[in-house]
Amino acid sequence: MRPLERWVEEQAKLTKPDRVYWCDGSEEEARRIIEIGIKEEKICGNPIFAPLNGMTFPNSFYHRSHPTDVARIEHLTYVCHTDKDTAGPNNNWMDPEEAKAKMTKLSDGCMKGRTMYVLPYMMGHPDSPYSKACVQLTDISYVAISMRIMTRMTKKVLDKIGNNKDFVRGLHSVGDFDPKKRFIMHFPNEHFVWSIGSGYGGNALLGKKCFSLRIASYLGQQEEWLAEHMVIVGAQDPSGDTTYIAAALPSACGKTNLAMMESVLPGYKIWTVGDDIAWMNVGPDGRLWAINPETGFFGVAPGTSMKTNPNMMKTLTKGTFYPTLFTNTALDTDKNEPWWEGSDGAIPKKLTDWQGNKWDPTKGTKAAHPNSRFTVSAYQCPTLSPLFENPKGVPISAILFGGKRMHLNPLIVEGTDWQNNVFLGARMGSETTAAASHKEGIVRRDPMAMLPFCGYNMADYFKHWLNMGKKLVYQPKVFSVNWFRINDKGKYLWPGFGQNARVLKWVIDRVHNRVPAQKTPIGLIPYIKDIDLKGLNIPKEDMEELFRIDHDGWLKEAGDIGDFFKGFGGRMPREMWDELNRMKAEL
Ligand code: GTP
Ligand code: SPV
Ligand code: MN
Repeated sequence: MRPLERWVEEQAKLTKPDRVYWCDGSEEEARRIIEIGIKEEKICGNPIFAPLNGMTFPNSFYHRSHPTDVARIEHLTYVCHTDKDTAGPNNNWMDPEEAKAKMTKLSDGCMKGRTMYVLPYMMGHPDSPYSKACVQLTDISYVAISMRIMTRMTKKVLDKIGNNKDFVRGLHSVGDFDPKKRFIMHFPNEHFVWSIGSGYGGNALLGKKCFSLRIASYLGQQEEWLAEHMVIVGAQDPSGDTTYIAAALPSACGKTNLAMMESVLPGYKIWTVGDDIAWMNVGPDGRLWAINPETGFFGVAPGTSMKTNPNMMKTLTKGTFYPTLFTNTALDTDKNEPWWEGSDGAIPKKLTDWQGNKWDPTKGTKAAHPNSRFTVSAYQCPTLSPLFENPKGVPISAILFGGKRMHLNPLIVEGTDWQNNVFLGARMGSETTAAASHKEGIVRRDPMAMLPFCGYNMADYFKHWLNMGKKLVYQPKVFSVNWFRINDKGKYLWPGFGQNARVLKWVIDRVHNRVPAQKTPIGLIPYIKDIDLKGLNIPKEDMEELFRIDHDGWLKEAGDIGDFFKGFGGRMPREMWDELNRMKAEL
Protein backbone atom coordinates (compact mmCIF):
# COMPACT_ATOMS: atom_id res chain seq x y z
CA MET A 1 0.00 0.00 0.00
CA ARG A 2 1.23 3.49 -0.86
CA PRO A 3 1.73 6.05 1.93
CA LEU A 4 -1.37 8.03 0.87
CA GLU A 5 -3.65 4.97 0.95
CA ARG A 6 -2.16 3.87 4.25
CA TRP A 7 -2.77 7.31 5.73
CA VAL A 8 -6.41 7.38 4.55
CA GLU A 9 -6.98 3.92 5.99
CA GLU A 10 -5.53 4.95 9.35
CA GLN A 11 -7.74 8.03 9.51
CA ALA A 12 -10.81 5.96 8.62
CA LYS A 13 -9.94 3.54 11.40
CA LEU A 14 -9.92 6.42 13.86
CA THR A 15 -12.94 8.40 12.61
CA LYS A 16 -15.06 5.34 11.64
CA PRO A 17 -17.11 6.61 8.68
CA ASP A 18 -19.77 4.31 7.17
CA ARG A 19 -18.18 4.76 3.73
CA VAL A 20 -14.95 6.08 2.25
CA TYR A 21 -15.39 7.77 -1.13
CA TRP A 22 -12.44 8.85 -3.29
CA CYS A 23 -13.38 11.94 -5.33
CA ASP A 24 -12.20 12.46 -8.92
CA GLY A 25 -13.30 16.09 -9.18
CA SER A 26 -15.59 15.44 -12.17
CA GLU A 27 -18.71 17.41 -12.96
CA GLU A 28 -20.88 14.31 -12.76
CA GLU A 29 -19.51 13.54 -9.30
CA ALA A 30 -20.20 17.10 -8.11
CA ARG A 31 -23.84 16.72 -9.17
CA ARG A 32 -24.09 13.48 -7.20
CA ILE A 33 -22.55 15.01 -4.08
CA ILE A 34 -24.91 17.99 -4.29
CA GLU A 35 -27.85 15.54 -4.51
CA ILE A 36 -26.57 13.89 -1.33
CA GLY A 37 -26.43 17.35 0.29
CA ILE A 38 -29.99 18.06 -0.82
CA LYS A 39 -31.51 14.70 0.15
CA GLU A 40 -29.41 12.96 2.78
CA GLU A 41 -26.94 15.03 4.81
CA LYS A 42 -28.36 17.54 7.29
CA ILE A 43 -27.27 20.28 9.71
CA CYS A 44 -29.77 20.88 12.57
CA GLY A 45 -32.42 19.13 10.49
CA ASN A 46 -31.85 21.40 7.46
CA PRO A 47 -30.58 20.02 4.16
CA ILE A 48 -26.99 21.02 3.33
CA PHE A 49 -27.99 22.48 -0.04
CA ALA A 50 -31.23 23.99 -1.34
CA PRO A 51 -31.40 24.81 -5.07
CA LEU A 52 -31.87 28.52 -5.84
CA ASN A 53 -33.77 30.14 -8.72
CA GLY A 54 -32.06 28.66 -11.76
CA MET A 55 -33.20 31.44 -14.09
CA THR A 56 -31.40 34.22 -12.18
CA PHE A 57 -28.76 32.23 -10.26
CA PRO A 58 -27.93 29.23 -12.46
CA ASN A 59 -26.47 26.14 -10.81
CA SER A 60 -26.56 27.86 -7.41
CA PHE A 61 -27.33 26.46 -3.98
CA TYR A 62 -28.22 27.92 -0.63
CA HIS A 63 -26.48 26.68 2.50
CA ARG A 64 -27.30 27.53 6.09
CA SER A 65 -24.50 26.73 8.55
CA HIS A 66 -24.82 25.61 12.14
CA PRO A 67 -25.80 28.86 13.96
CA THR A 68 -22.54 28.89 15.99
CA ASP A 69 -20.38 28.26 12.94
CA VAL A 70 -20.26 31.48 10.96
CA ALA A 71 -16.65 32.72 10.94
CA ARG A 72 -13.00 31.86 11.58
CA ILE A 73 -12.29 31.20 15.23
CA GLU A 74 -8.88 32.58 16.02
CA HIS A 75 -8.87 31.57 19.70
CA LEU A 76 -9.31 27.90 18.77
CA THR A 77 -6.71 27.95 16.00
CA TYR A 78 -3.28 26.58 17.00
CA VAL A 79 0.11 26.34 15.34
CA CYS A 80 1.90 23.33 16.78
CA HIS A 81 5.65 23.72 16.32
CA THR A 82 7.79 21.61 18.64
CA ASP A 83 9.12 24.80 20.14
CA LYS A 84 6.75 27.51 21.42
CA ASP A 85 9.02 30.38 20.35
CA THR A 86 8.87 29.26 16.74
CA ALA A 87 5.09 29.82 16.86
CA GLY A 88 5.65 33.21 18.47
CA PRO A 89 3.32 35.47 20.45
CA ASN A 90 1.21 35.95 17.30
CA ASN A 91 -0.05 32.33 17.45
CA ASN A 92 -1.83 30.06 19.91
CA TRP A 93 0.56 27.22 20.57
CA MET A 94 0.22 23.65 21.75
CA ASP A 95 2.87 20.96 21.91
CA PRO A 96 2.36 18.75 18.82
CA GLU A 97 2.10 15.51 20.80
CA GLU A 98 -0.38 17.02 23.26
CA ALA A 99 -2.40 18.48 20.36
CA LYS A 100 -2.52 15.12 18.60
CA ALA A 101 -3.61 13.32 21.77
CA LYS A 102 -6.41 15.84 22.23
CA MET A 103 -7.51 15.61 18.58
CA THR A 104 -7.33 11.81 18.58
CA LYS A 105 -9.75 11.72 21.50
CA LEU A 106 -12.14 14.17 19.84
CA SER A 107 -11.93 12.37 16.49
CA ASP A 108 -12.55 8.83 17.71
CA GLY A 109 -15.67 7.76 15.80
CA CYS A 110 -16.48 11.36 14.74
CA MET A 111 -17.52 10.24 11.23
CA LYS A 112 -19.87 7.46 12.38
CA GLY A 113 -22.95 7.34 10.15
CA ARG A 114 -21.27 9.65 7.64
CA THR A 115 -19.25 9.45 4.42
CA MET A 116 -15.55 10.21 4.40
CA TYR A 117 -14.79 12.09 1.17
CA VAL A 118 -11.16 11.84 0.02
CA LEU A 119 -10.35 15.03 -1.90
CA PRO A 120 -7.18 15.09 -4.03
CA TYR A 121 -6.35 18.65 -5.10
CA MET A 122 -3.61 21.00 -6.28
CA MET A 123 -2.87 24.40 -4.84
CA GLY A 124 -1.54 26.18 -7.93
CA HIS A 125 -1.50 25.05 -11.55
CA PRO A 126 -0.30 21.43 -11.89
CA ASP A 127 2.47 22.58 -14.28
CA SER A 128 3.67 25.32 -11.96
CA PRO A 129 7.05 24.83 -10.25
CA TYR A 130 5.42 26.51 -7.26
CA SER A 131 2.27 24.33 -6.90
CA LYS A 132 1.64 21.70 -4.20
CA ALA A 133 -0.19 18.35 -4.31
CA CYS A 134 -2.59 17.91 -1.40
CA VAL A 135 -5.24 15.57 0.00
CA GLN A 136 -8.04 16.55 2.37
CA LEU A 137 -10.46 14.22 4.10
CA THR A 138 -13.85 15.59 5.09
CA ASP A 139 -17.22 14.27 6.20
CA ILE A 140 -19.57 16.85 4.70
CA SER A 141 -20.74 17.48 1.13
CA TYR A 142 -20.54 21.26 1.62
CA VAL A 143 -16.78 21.12 2.12
CA ALA A 144 -16.27 18.60 -0.70
CA ILE A 145 -18.13 20.87 -3.16
CA SER A 146 -16.48 24.04 -1.84
CA MET A 147 -13.03 22.50 -2.30
CA ARG A 148 -13.90 21.56 -5.87
CA ILE A 149 -14.73 25.21 -6.58
CA MET A 150 -11.76 26.70 -4.72
CA THR A 151 -9.01 24.31 -5.85
CA ARG A 152 -7.96 22.19 -8.82
CA MET A 153 -9.45 18.90 -7.69
CA THR A 154 -8.52 15.98 -9.92
CA LYS A 155 -7.57 12.33 -9.78
CA LYS A 156 -4.25 13.19 -11.45
CA VAL A 157 -3.05 14.52 -8.08
CA LEU A 158 -2.93 10.90 -6.89
CA ASP A 159 -0.38 10.08 -9.61
CA LYS A 160 1.57 13.18 -8.74
CA ILE A 161 1.75 12.05 -5.11
CA GLY A 162 2.57 8.46 -6.12
CA ASN A 163 4.79 6.86 -3.49
CA ASN A 164 5.70 10.16 -1.92
CA LYS A 165 5.13 10.44 1.84
CA ASP A 166 5.54 14.16 1.72
CA PHE A 167 2.13 15.29 0.40
CA VAL A 168 0.09 17.98 2.14
CA ARG A 169 -2.53 16.39 4.40
CA GLY A 170 -5.75 17.73 5.88
CA LEU A 171 -8.10 15.84 8.16
CA HIS A 172 -11.44 17.54 8.63
CA SER A 173 -14.65 16.59 10.40
CA VAL A 174 -17.57 18.77 11.40
CA GLY A 175 -17.95 16.54 14.47
CA ASP A 176 -21.19 17.56 16.15
CA PHE A 177 -20.52 21.32 15.61
CA ASP A 178 -20.01 21.71 19.35
CA PRO A 179 -18.01 24.95 19.82
CA LYS A 180 -16.40 23.39 22.90
CA LYS A 181 -14.98 20.61 20.74
CA ARG A 182 -13.86 22.86 17.90
CA PHE A 183 -10.15 23.12 17.07
CA ILE A 184 -8.02 23.98 14.05
CA MET A 185 -4.56 22.49 14.60
CA HIS A 186 -1.56 23.04 12.33
CA PHE A 187 1.53 20.85 12.26
CA PRO A 188 3.85 22.80 9.95
CA ASN A 189 6.73 20.33 10.03
CA GLU A 190 4.44 17.53 8.84
CA HIS A 191 2.50 19.64 6.29
CA PHE A 192 -0.57 18.53 8.21
CA VAL A 193 -3.77 20.32 9.29
CA TRP A 194 -6.31 18.71 11.59
CA SER A 195 -9.64 20.46 12.02
CA ILE A 196 -12.80 19.46 13.89
CA GLY A 197 -16.14 21.02 14.79
CA SER A 198 -16.59 23.62 12.04
CA GLY A 199 -17.66 23.64 8.38
CA TYR A 200 -16.81 27.33 7.83
CA GLY A 201 -14.38 28.36 5.04
CA GLY A 202 -11.13 29.22 6.75
CA ASN A 203 -11.70 26.57 9.43
CA ALA A 204 -12.67 23.76 7.07
CA LEU A 205 -11.35 24.33 3.52
CA LEU A 206 -7.90 23.29 4.65
CA GLY A 207 -6.13 24.23 1.42
CA LYS A 208 -7.01 27.88 1.97
CA LYS A 209 -5.83 29.78 5.06
CA CYS A 210 -4.57 26.69 6.93
CA PHE A 211 -2.24 25.34 4.28
CA SER A 212 -1.78 28.16 1.75
CA LEU A 213 -0.98 30.73 4.43
CA ARG A 214 -0.14 29.30 7.86
CA ILE A 215 1.84 26.27 6.73
CA ALA A 216 2.99 27.74 3.40
CA SER A 217 4.31 30.91 5.09
CA TYR A 218 6.53 28.66 7.22
CA LEU A 219 7.64 26.67 4.16
CA GLY A 220 8.32 30.00 2.45
CA GLN A 221 10.61 31.08 5.26
CA GLN A 222 12.63 27.87 4.90
CA GLU A 223 12.61 27.77 1.09
CA GLU A 224 12.99 31.54 0.47
CA TRP A 225 9.59 32.49 -0.88
CA LEU A 226 6.51 34.30 0.43
CA ALA A 227 2.95 33.09 1.10
CA GLU A 228 0.81 36.19 1.59
CA HIS A 229 -2.80 37.27 2.25
CA MET A 230 -2.87 39.24 -1.00
CA VAL A 231 -4.97 39.91 -4.04
CA ILE A 232 -3.12 39.89 -7.39
CA VAL A 233 -4.27 42.14 -10.25
CA GLY A 234 -3.01 43.28 -13.61
CA ALA A 235 -3.69 47.00 -14.07
CA GLN A 236 -3.78 47.85 -17.76
CA ASP A 237 -3.19 51.52 -18.62
CA PRO A 238 -4.19 53.46 -21.76
CA SER A 239 -0.87 52.59 -23.45
CA GLY A 240 -1.90 48.91 -23.24
CA ASP A 241 0.84 48.05 -20.69
CA THR A 242 -0.19 45.92 -17.73
CA THR A 243 1.41 46.52 -14.32
CA TYR A 244 0.95 43.66 -11.87
CA ILE A 245 0.09 44.67 -8.33
CA ALA A 246 -0.30 42.55 -5.17
CA ALA A 247 -2.26 43.95 -2.23
CA ALA A 248 -2.56 42.73 1.36
CA LEU A 249 -5.71 43.84 3.16
CA PRO A 250 -7.06 42.17 6.31
CA SER A 251 -10.15 39.95 6.17
CA ALA A 252 -13.28 41.78 4.97
CA CYS A 253 -11.28 44.92 4.12
CA GLY A 254 -11.70 45.00 0.35
CA LYS A 255 -9.48 42.44 -1.42
CA THR A 256 -12.22 40.79 -3.48
CA ASN A 257 -13.53 44.21 -4.50
CA LEU A 258 -10.07 45.38 -5.53
CA ALA A 259 -9.42 42.13 -7.40
CA MET A 260 -12.18 42.75 -9.95
CA MET A 261 -12.60 46.48 -9.73
CA GLU A 262 -14.39 48.23 -12.60
CA SER A 263 -12.14 51.25 -13.13
CA VAL A 264 -13.82 54.65 -13.40
CA LEU A 265 -10.81 55.99 -15.33
CA PRO A 266 -11.09 55.70 -19.13
CA GLY A 267 -8.44 53.41 -20.62
CA TYR A 268 -7.66 51.66 -17.34
CA LYS A 269 -8.73 48.07 -16.83
CA ILE A 270 -8.20 45.64 -13.96
CA TRP A 271 -7.46 41.96 -14.72
CA THR A 272 -8.09 39.49 -11.90
CA VAL A 273 -5.40 36.96 -10.99
CA GLY A 274 -6.40 36.31 -7.37
CA ASP A 275 -8.53 37.76 -4.56
CA ASP A 276 -7.11 36.31 -1.34
CA ILE A 277 -3.78 34.48 -1.47
CA ALA A 278 -0.50 35.06 -3.32
CA TRP A 279 2.52 32.75 -3.39
CA MET A 280 5.50 34.81 -4.46
CA ASN A 281 8.90 33.58 -5.61
CA VAL A 282 12.03 35.28 -6.84
CA GLY A 283 12.18 34.29 -10.52
CA PRO A 284 15.38 33.48 -12.44
CA ASP A 285 15.16 37.06 -13.78
CA GLY A 286 15.38 38.54 -10.27
CA ARG A 287 11.80 39.76 -10.30
CA LEU A 288 9.06 38.77 -7.85
CA TRP A 289 6.61 36.34 -9.51
CA ALA A 290 3.20 35.69 -7.95
CA ILE A 291 0.71 32.88 -8.42
CA ASN A 292 -2.77 32.54 -6.99
CA PRO A 293 -2.94 28.97 -5.65
CA GLU A 294 -6.76 29.01 -5.69
CA THR A 295 -9.38 28.75 -8.46
CA GLY A 296 -12.37 30.31 -6.72
CA PHE A 297 -13.58 33.19 -4.60
CA PHE A 298 -14.94 32.74 -1.07
CA GLY A 299 -16.26 36.27 -0.79
CA VAL A 300 -18.18 38.47 1.63
CA ALA A 301 -21.78 38.85 0.37
CA PRO A 302 -23.02 41.98 2.22
CA GLY A 303 -22.17 45.13 0.29
CA THR A 304 -21.78 43.30 -3.04
CA SER A 305 -23.92 44.91 -5.76
CA MET A 306 -23.90 46.12 -9.36
CA LYS A 307 -22.92 49.50 -7.96
CA THR A 308 -19.97 48.37 -5.80
CA ASN A 309 -18.75 45.25 -7.61
CA PRO A 310 -20.52 44.63 -10.94
CA ASN A 311 -17.92 42.08 -12.05
CA MET A 312 -18.65 39.93 -9.00
CA MET A 313 -22.39 40.13 -9.66
CA LYS A 314 -21.68 38.93 -13.22
CA THR A 315 -19.45 36.16 -11.85
CA LEU A 316 -22.19 35.03 -9.44
CA THR A 317 -24.93 34.90 -12.06
CA LYS A 318 -22.95 33.47 -14.97
CA GLY A 319 -23.65 29.79 -14.30
CA THR A 320 -21.28 27.13 -15.59
CA PHE A 321 -20.85 23.51 -14.66
CA TYR A 322 -19.17 24.77 -11.48
CA PRO A 323 -21.85 25.22 -8.83
CA THR A 324 -22.08 28.47 -6.86
CA LEU A 325 -22.85 28.40 -3.13
CA PHE A 326 -24.44 31.07 -0.93
CA THR A 327 -23.88 30.58 2.79
CA ASN A 328 -25.85 32.35 5.54
CA THR A 329 -27.26 35.07 3.29
CA ALA A 330 -30.95 35.88 3.61
CA LEU A 331 -33.47 34.39 1.17
CA ASP A 332 -35.96 36.31 -0.93
CA THR A 333 -38.72 33.80 -0.38
CA ASP A 334 -40.87 34.85 -3.36
CA LYS A 335 -38.08 34.73 -5.91
CA ASN A 336 -36.00 31.98 -4.26
CA GLU A 337 -32.93 34.19 -4.62
CA PRO A 338 -30.16 34.99 -2.13
CA TRP A 339 -30.32 38.48 -0.61
CA TRP A 340 -28.04 40.51 1.63
CA GLU A 341 -27.73 44.01 3.05
CA GLY A 342 -26.44 46.23 0.24
CA SER A 343 -28.08 44.18 -2.56
CA ASP A 344 -29.35 46.08 -5.59
CA GLY A 345 -32.95 47.27 -5.67
CA ALA A 346 -35.65 47.54 -3.05
CA ILE A 347 -35.74 45.30 0.01
CA PRO A 348 -37.91 42.28 -0.91
CA LYS A 349 -41.26 41.99 0.86
CA LYS A 350 -40.74 38.46 2.10
CA LEU A 351 -37.31 37.68 3.48
CA THR A 352 -36.14 34.70 5.48
CA ASP A 353 -33.14 35.61 7.60
CA TRP A 354 -29.90 33.60 7.74
CA GLN A 355 -31.20 31.57 10.66
CA GLY A 356 -34.35 30.53 8.80
CA ASN A 357 -36.80 32.88 10.52
CA LYS A 358 -39.16 35.33 8.85
CA TRP A 359 -37.23 38.63 8.82
CA ASP A 360 -38.88 41.53 10.59
CA PRO A 361 -37.45 44.86 9.32
CA THR A 362 -38.66 46.73 12.41
CA LYS A 363 -36.45 44.70 14.75
CA GLY A 364 -33.15 46.18 13.59
CA THR A 365 -31.49 42.79 13.03
CA LYS A 366 -29.55 41.90 9.88
CA ALA A 367 -31.29 39.56 7.45
CA ALA A 368 -28.00 38.17 6.12
CA HIS A 369 -25.20 37.33 8.53
CA PRO A 370 -22.53 40.10 8.28
CA ASN A 371 -20.04 37.37 7.33
CA SER A 372 -22.38 35.58 4.92
CA ARG A 373 -20.42 34.46 1.86
CA PHE A 374 -20.53 33.10 -1.65
CA THR A 375 -18.26 30.39 -3.06
CA VAL A 376 -17.84 30.79 -6.80
CA SER A 377 -15.49 29.64 -9.53
CA ALA A 378 -12.90 32.14 -10.77
CA TYR A 379 -13.49 30.79 -14.29
CA GLN A 380 -16.83 32.64 -14.27
CA CYS A 381 -15.16 36.00 -13.69
CA PRO A 382 -15.42 38.34 -16.73
CA THR A 383 -12.16 40.08 -15.77
CA LEU A 384 -10.12 36.88 -15.24
CA SER A 385 -6.54 37.60 -16.33
CA PRO A 386 -5.28 35.89 -19.50
CA LEU A 387 -2.29 34.90 -17.31
CA PHE A 388 -4.48 33.21 -14.66
CA GLU A 389 -3.25 29.76 -15.76
CA ASN A 390 0.34 30.84 -16.40
CA PRO A 391 2.41 28.32 -14.38
CA LYS A 392 5.04 31.00 -13.64
CA GLY A 393 2.44 33.52 -12.48
CA VAL A 394 2.82 37.26 -13.04
CA PRO A 395 5.72 39.66 -12.28
CA ILE A 396 4.85 42.01 -9.42
CA SER A 397 5.85 45.69 -9.75
CA ALA A 398 4.00 47.07 -6.72
CA ILE A 399 2.79 45.80 -3.36
CA LEU A 400 0.08 47.53 -1.33
CA PHE A 401 -0.44 47.03 2.41
CA GLY A 402 -3.86 48.14 3.57
CA GLY A 403 -6.06 48.31 6.60
CA LYS A 404 -9.40 49.61 7.65
CA ARG A 405 -8.74 52.83 9.56
CA MET A 406 -11.43 55.44 10.11
CA HIS A 407 -8.76 57.90 11.21
CA LEU A 408 -5.05 58.61 10.85
CA ASN A 409 -3.80 56.57 7.86
CA PRO A 410 -3.63 58.56 4.60
CA LEU A 411 -5.23 57.31 1.39
CA ILE A 412 -1.81 56.25 0.12
CA VAL A 413 1.81 56.39 1.34
CA GLU A 414 4.90 55.05 -0.42
CA GLY A 415 7.92 53.45 1.26
CA THR A 416 11.36 54.95 0.72
CA ASP A 417 13.59 51.85 0.51
CA TRP A 418 13.24 48.12 1.22
CA GLN A 419 13.81 48.38 4.97
CA ASN A 420 11.22 51.14 5.15
CA ASN A 421 8.91 49.08 2.90
CA VAL A 422 8.98 46.19 5.35
CA PHE A 423 8.28 48.61 8.20
CA LEU A 424 5.35 50.04 6.20
CA GLY A 425 3.82 46.53 6.24
CA ALA A 426 4.84 45.80 9.81
CA ARG A 427 3.27 48.98 11.20
CA MET A 428 -0.19 48.31 9.71
CA GLY A 429 -3.18 48.14 12.01
CA SER A 430 -6.80 47.53 11.14
CA GLU A 431 -10.25 47.44 12.66
CA THR A 432 -11.52 43.94 13.38
CA THR A 433 -14.34 42.67 11.13
CA ALA A 434 -17.02 39.95 11.12
CA ALA A 435 -14.69 37.56 9.26
CA ALA A 436 -13.55 36.17 12.61
CA SER A 437 -15.54 35.64 15.78
CA HIS A 438 -14.56 38.61 17.96
CA LYS A 439 -15.81 42.11 18.76
CA GLU A 440 -15.93 44.18 15.56
CA GLY A 441 -14.43 47.62 14.96
CA ILE A 442 -11.46 47.52 17.34
CA VAL A 443 -8.07 48.62 15.97
CA ARG A 444 -5.49 45.89 16.36
CA ARG A 445 -2.00 45.58 14.91
CA ASP A 446 -2.20 43.50 11.76
CA PRO A 447 1.18 43.50 9.99
CA MET A 448 0.93 42.70 6.29
CA ALA A 449 -2.71 41.59 6.99
CA MET A 450 -1.06 38.37 8.25
CA LEU A 451 -1.61 38.47 12.03
CA PRO A 452 -4.09 35.53 11.99
CA PHE A 453 -2.27 33.69 9.19
CA CYS A 454 1.49 33.81 9.79
CA GLY A 455 2.37 30.23 10.73
CA TYR A 456 5.51 31.14 12.68
CA ASN A 457 7.03 33.85 14.85
CA MET A 458 6.25 37.19 13.23
CA ALA A 459 9.62 38.64 14.24
CA ASP A 460 11.22 35.96 12.05
CA TYR A 461 8.67 36.79 9.35
CA PHE A 462 9.82 40.42 9.30
CA LYS A 463 13.42 39.19 9.06
CA HIS A 464 12.38 36.98 6.15
CA TRP A 465 10.79 39.96 4.37
CA LEU A 466 14.01 41.94 4.88
CA ASN A 467 16.03 39.06 3.39
CA MET A 468 13.70 38.65 0.41
CA GLY A 469 14.47 42.25 -0.57
CA LYS A 470 18.16 41.32 -0.82
CA LYS A 471 17.36 38.44 -3.16
CA LEU A 472 15.37 40.63 -5.55
CA VAL A 473 17.23 42.30 -8.40
CA TYR A 474 14.08 44.28 -9.21
CA GLN A 475 12.25 45.19 -6.01
CA PRO A 476 8.57 46.09 -6.31
CA LYS A 477 7.61 49.53 -5.01
CA VAL A 478 5.64 49.28 -1.76
CA PHE A 479 2.71 51.42 -0.58
CA SER A 480 0.24 51.55 2.31
CA VAL A 481 -3.40 52.29 1.46
CA ASN A 482 -6.58 53.09 3.38
CA TRP A 483 -9.98 53.40 1.67
CA PHE A 484 -11.87 53.80 4.95
CA ARG A 485 -11.26 57.30 6.37
CA ILE A 486 -14.41 59.04 7.66
CA ASN A 487 -15.24 62.70 8.38
CA ASP A 488 -16.67 64.07 11.64
CA LYS A 489 -20.19 63.22 10.40
CA GLY A 490 -19.19 59.59 10.03
CA LYS A 491 -19.25 59.65 6.20
CA TYR A 492 -16.51 58.10 4.08
CA LEU A 493 -14.09 60.75 2.83
CA TRP A 494 -13.09 58.63 -0.16
CA PRO A 495 -15.72 57.00 -2.42
CA GLY A 496 -13.77 53.74 -2.77
CA PHE A 497 -14.54 50.74 -4.99
CA GLY A 498 -14.13 51.62 -8.74
CA GLN A 499 -12.83 55.06 -7.71
CA ASN A 500 -9.79 53.35 -6.18
CA ALA A 501 -8.55 53.17 -9.78
CA ARG A 502 -7.45 56.79 -9.27
CA VAL A 503 -5.10 55.61 -6.54
CA LEU A 504 -3.86 52.68 -8.63
CA LYS A 505 -3.10 55.13 -11.45
CA TRP A 506 -0.76 56.99 -9.10
CA VAL A 507 0.85 53.66 -8.15
CA ILE A 508 1.45 52.87 -11.84
CA ASP A 509 2.78 56.38 -12.44
CA ARG A 510 5.21 55.93 -9.54
CA VAL A 511 6.31 52.49 -10.76
CA HIS A 512 7.17 54.04 -14.13
CA ASN A 513 8.70 57.18 -12.54
CA ARG A 514 6.17 59.46 -14.21
CA VAL A 515 5.34 61.62 -11.16
CA PRO A 516 7.24 62.92 -8.13
CA ALA A 517 6.23 62.40 -4.48
CA GLN A 518 6.74 64.42 -1.30
CA LYS A 519 8.59 63.23 1.76
CA THR A 520 6.91 63.12 5.18
CA PRO A 521 7.88 61.44 8.47
CA ILE A 522 5.65 58.47 7.62
CA GLY A 523 6.75 58.01 4.00
CA LEU A 524 6.20 59.55 0.56
CA ILE A 525 2.78 61.00 -0.28
CA PRO A 526 1.38 62.26 -3.60
CA TYR A 527 1.06 65.84 -4.71
CA ILE A 528 -2.73 66.05 -4.88
CA LYS A 529 -2.52 67.45 -8.44
CA ASP A 530 -1.02 64.10 -9.54
CA ILE A 531 -4.13 62.16 -8.49
CA ASP A 532 -6.56 62.12 -11.42
CA LEU A 533 -9.83 63.45 -9.96
CA LYS A 534 -11.55 64.18 -13.29
CA GLY A 535 -15.29 63.56 -13.05
CA LEU A 536 -15.18 63.16 -9.27
CA ASN A 537 -16.79 65.83 -7.16
CA ILE A 538 -14.66 65.70 -4.05
CA PRO A 539 -14.11 68.83 -1.92
CA LYS A 540 -10.52 70.09 -1.83
CA GLU A 541 -10.61 70.01 2.01
CA ASP A 542 -11.48 66.31 1.92
CA MET A 543 -8.52 65.56 -0.36
CA GLU A 544 -6.25 67.52 1.97
CA GLU A 545 -7.66 65.68 4.96
CA LEU A 546 -6.99 62.35 3.24
CA PHE A 547 -3.28 63.25 3.16
CA ARG A 548 -2.96 65.23 6.40
CA ILE A 549 -0.26 63.88 8.71
CA ASP A 550 -1.67 64.03 12.23
CA HIS A 551 1.61 64.26 14.19
CA ASP A 552 0.06 63.63 17.62
CA GLY A 553 -2.01 60.76 16.29
CA TRP A 554 1.05 59.21 14.65
CA LEU A 555 3.13 59.57 17.82
CA LYS A 556 0.44 57.68 19.70
CA GLU A 557 0.36 55.12 16.88
CA ALA A 558 4.15 54.80 17.16
CA GLY A 559 3.63 53.94 20.84
CA ASP A 560 1.19 51.15 19.92
CA ILE A 561 3.52 49.83 17.24
CA GLY A 562 6.39 49.84 19.76
CA ASP A 563 4.26 47.93 22.30
CA PHE A 564 3.49 45.34 19.64
CA PHE A 565 7.18 45.04 18.66
CA LYS A 566 8.15 44.67 22.34
CA GLY A 567 6.00 41.53 22.54
CA PHE A 568 8.57 39.79 20.32
CA GLY A 569 11.48 40.61 22.64
CA GLY A 570 15.01 40.25 21.32
CA ARG A 571 13.79 38.33 18.28
CA MET A 572 12.47 41.51 16.66
CA PRO A 573 14.89 42.60 13.91
CA ARG A 574 16.81 45.73 14.86
CA GLU A 575 15.92 47.23 11.46
CA MET A 576 12.26 47.47 12.51
CA TRP A 577 13.18 49.36 15.71
CA ASP A 578 15.47 51.63 13.67
CA GLU A 579 12.60 52.47 11.33
CA LEU A 580 10.18 53.10 14.20
CA ASN A 581 12.67 55.32 16.02
CA ARG A 582 13.48 57.25 12.85
CA MET A 583 9.75 57.84 12.22
CA LYS A 584 9.28 59.04 15.81
CA ALA A 585 12.25 61.37 15.57
CA GLU A 586 11.01 62.88 12.30
CA LEU A 587 7.51 63.35 13.74
P1 GTP B 1 -11.90 38.34 2.98
O1 GTP B 1 -12.60 37.46 2.00
O2 GTP B 1 -12.44 38.19 4.36
O3 GTP B 1 -10.42 38.18 2.97
O4 GTP B 1 -12.31 39.87 2.63
P2 GTP B 1 -11.84 40.88 1.48
O5 GTP B 1 -10.60 41.57 1.91
O6 GTP B 1 -11.82 40.20 0.17
O7 GTP B 1 -13.01 41.98 1.53
P3 GTP B 1 -14.15 42.35 0.48
O8 GTP B 1 -13.63 42.86 -0.83
O9 GTP B 1 -15.11 41.23 0.41
O10 GTP B 1 -14.84 43.59 1.20
C1 GTP B 1 -15.36 43.52 2.50
C2 GTP B 1 -16.32 44.66 2.77
O11 GTP B 1 -15.67 45.91 2.55
C3 GTP B 1 -17.52 44.62 1.82
O12 GTP B 1 -18.70 44.87 2.55
C4 GTP B 1 -17.24 45.72 0.84
O13 GTP B 1 -18.42 46.28 0.31
C5 GTP B 1 -16.41 46.73 1.65
N1 GTP B 1 -15.45 47.48 0.78
C6 GTP B 1 -14.62 46.95 -0.14
N2 GTP B 1 -13.91 47.90 -0.80
C7 GTP B 1 -14.31 49.08 -0.26
C8 GTP B 1 -13.94 50.45 -0.50
O14 GTP B 1 -13.11 50.78 -1.35
N3 GTP B 1 -14.56 51.40 0.27
C9 GTP B 1 -15.49 51.07 1.22
N4 GTP B 1 -16.05 52.04 1.92
N5 GTP B 1 -15.86 49.79 1.47
C10 GTP B 1 -15.29 48.81 0.75
C1 SPV C 1 -10.71 35.69 5.51
O1 SPV C 1 -11.27 35.63 6.61
O2 SPV C 1 -9.66 36.34 5.32
C2 SPV C 1 -11.29 34.98 4.34
C3 SPV C 1 -12.35 34.02 4.58
O3 SPV C 1 -10.81 35.16 3.23
S1 SPV C 1 -11.67 32.56 5.24
O4 SPV C 1 -11.53 31.59 4.15
O5 SPV C 1 -12.59 32.06 6.21
O6 SPV C 1 -10.38 32.81 5.81
MN1 MN D 1 -9.09 36.54 3.25
